[in-house]
Amino acid sequence: MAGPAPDHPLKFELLEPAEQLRRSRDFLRCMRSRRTVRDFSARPVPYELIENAIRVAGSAPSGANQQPWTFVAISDPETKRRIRIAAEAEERISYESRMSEEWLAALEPLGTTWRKPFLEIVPWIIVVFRQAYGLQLDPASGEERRFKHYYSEESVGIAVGMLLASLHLAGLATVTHTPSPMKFLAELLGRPANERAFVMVPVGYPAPDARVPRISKKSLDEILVCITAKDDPENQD
Ligand code: IYR
Repeated sequence: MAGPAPDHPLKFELLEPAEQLRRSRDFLRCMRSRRTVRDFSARPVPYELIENAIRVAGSAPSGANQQPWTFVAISDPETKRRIRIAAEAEERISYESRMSEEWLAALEPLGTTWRKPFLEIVPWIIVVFRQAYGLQLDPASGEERRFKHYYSEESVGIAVGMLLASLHLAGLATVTHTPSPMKFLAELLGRPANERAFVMVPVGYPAPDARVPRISKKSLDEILVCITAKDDPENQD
């Protein structure tokens, strides 16, 4: 059954090339200054910054536009404390017995441990849930029916990327945190059966003495394969 054809005029702002370059370079400079932060201060973050970042994430493309995500934003100290306790309990088991030597060695440059004090210090934690399937109330029977969600992992991954970019652009620091397993989050936050914790994003300002590992990003040569026609003017050196 074919759905309604695209019939809505596209709003598209055609930019001058110079303006395109300016925006592209500004965004590149901004995003390259992003670092994952694990030492936070308790300095408060206005709610609107959190809300706007979630609106940006919610504008992400998704499979069949199903928007298979829920963002839980937490500033309540008691809930943050419960999250820290539960996350540390899981992380402690992971670091002490679940993670392989190879994994622990890969994490060594980051200096992470099972202790997660930042979960209580940060003003906000955003927990992102992926809806593994949709739930719809059947008006006839009054029963909840499941329906398939397409590409939910990819969709939520894209939304989280946009969330992180938006928070960074607003001058906030984040850590992309995935205590494993994360099942405790759905229970603790009272989420419905179709929601799986995808990632936790503590948000705030870095502690004044925050330090980060000396790491680098791969060079463009290592990550980009560019295929152009031989006579493409972009190809002439
Ligand atoms: N989730 C653990 C371990 C961890 C795993 C990876 I892969 C990282 O890039 C960082 C940490 C933790 O948060 O400590």
